[in-house]
Amino acid sequence: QGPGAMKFQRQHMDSNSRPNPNSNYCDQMMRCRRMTVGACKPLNTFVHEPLKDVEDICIQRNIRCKNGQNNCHKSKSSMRVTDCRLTNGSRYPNCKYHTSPTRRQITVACVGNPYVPVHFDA
Ligand code: UM3
Repeated sequence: QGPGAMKFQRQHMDSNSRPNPNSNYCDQMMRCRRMTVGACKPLNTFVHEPLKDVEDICIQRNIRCKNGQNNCHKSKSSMRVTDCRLTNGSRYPNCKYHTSPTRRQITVACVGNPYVPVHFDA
């Protein structure tokens, strides 16, 4: 398993919890998944679905990513996710996040052989 795939799983996979109503979810998860090291990552989404289901998004047809490359793929079904968005007044190293559980179709970029998600596009 390559470094891109491992980084995707660290930053975006949380299969074993439901979209979390606890408002501390993002403060804790963004820290424990090491996205508050050196700077506060401004926006990050966690996916609450089995890894297999997220990897299977790579089988969907290619679409254009926000960076112009064509290796993005959109999930057929909507997925349970939690968006973590940095609050306005938050200042590093005290990274404070809004926790927003929702369901939507997600778009990931896939790379490699095996062809697996390495970036969360939307
Ligand atoms: N991002 C999310 N969720 C969104 C939109 C963007 O997590 O709904 C993240 C993913 C990207 C970063 O980081 O914003 C810049 O686009 P990544 O490449 O490490 O996945």
